[in-house]
Amino acid sequence: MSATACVDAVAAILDLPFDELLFRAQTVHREHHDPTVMQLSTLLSIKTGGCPEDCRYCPQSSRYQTGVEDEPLVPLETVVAAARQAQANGASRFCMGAAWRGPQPQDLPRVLDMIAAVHNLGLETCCSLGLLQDGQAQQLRAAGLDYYNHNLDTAAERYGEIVATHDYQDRLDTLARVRRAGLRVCCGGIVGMGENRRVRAGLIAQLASLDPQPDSVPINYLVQVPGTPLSGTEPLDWLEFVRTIAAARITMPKSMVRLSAGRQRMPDEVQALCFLAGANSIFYGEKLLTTGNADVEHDKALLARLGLRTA
Ligand code: SAM
Ligand code: DTB
Ligand code: SF4
Repeated sequence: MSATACVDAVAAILDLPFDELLFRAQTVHREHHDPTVMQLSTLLSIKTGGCPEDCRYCPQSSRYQTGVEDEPLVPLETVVAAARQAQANGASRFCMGAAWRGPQPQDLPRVLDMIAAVHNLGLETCCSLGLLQDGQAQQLRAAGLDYYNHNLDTAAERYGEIVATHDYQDRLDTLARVRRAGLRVCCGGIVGMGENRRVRAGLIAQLASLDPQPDSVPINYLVQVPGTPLSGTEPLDWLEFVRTIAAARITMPKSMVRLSAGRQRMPDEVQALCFLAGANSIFYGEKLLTTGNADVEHDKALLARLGLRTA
């Protein structure tokens, strides 16, 4: 199928009557997953702020006045303490994010130690460190990394409006390096950046055409941070967000679809619809990277109200 035909197919899915779309998504979901199980991933920002890139959604770019300070790489002990806490709270995966264009060779050894330490606790490990150079993915894998998160964020044709300091092909090249190193791929995007349905279809089509498809697909609802160029964007209709989750589930049946950023302000009923639409993973813990997340006690209560078990 050509790329355009594929976008057309996803656009047709997004255009379905809402109940039809959810029924199809839930049917696909049940063929491949236990609908009563939710996977929990906890995030830690190991290097906050001061990023040289200009991603227009991001509070960590040094180009925008968002109040996020440029901090050094955190010490190993901080990572181990946070990972232990995440494990005690019931998370199965620990994701370490860094506000880098990509890791510098001098930073990598310390990150490798963090990965090994988290791996030794018995947690799944994930890193989101930006663009990787040849050989870096292999080093991460050898240290005990299970997943690498690297998002495509939007459709190819819109990427240049959102980020100018690197391009879509750079992201695809890193994803190829990650796969070649034998790492599992976590790759998704952001919606609510003022895009139209066609752009959302383009993002989902691009993710679904990765071969093999990503193991995890984080769908982020833009967290609008004052000072970022995208702050003040018309918020995306919740039901349109649910449609996007459903389209991800239908087109990537085996992937874990993660309801990611944006849950702090998302009504419980909308989250419940996202789970019905096939989301089976969440970020769990008080914080994402620099912004707040839904609180843990609230999440525990929500999962209990919905009769969901955790993994
Ligand atoms: N610097 C690395 C990179 O860009 O790949 C890794 C960290 S970066 C913060 C990871 C992802 O966070 C981005 O690709 C984007 O999907 C997400 N993100 C950043 N700011 C966000 C925001 N305000 N709302 C929702 N998602 C956001
Ligand atoms: C992903 O898709 N979302 C996470 C993780 N991968 C690294 C990051 C969300 C960041 C939200 C804004 C912030 O807290 O800075
Ligand atoms: Fe930097 Fe990543 Fe934020 Fe872009 S998304 S500014 S690369 S931290």
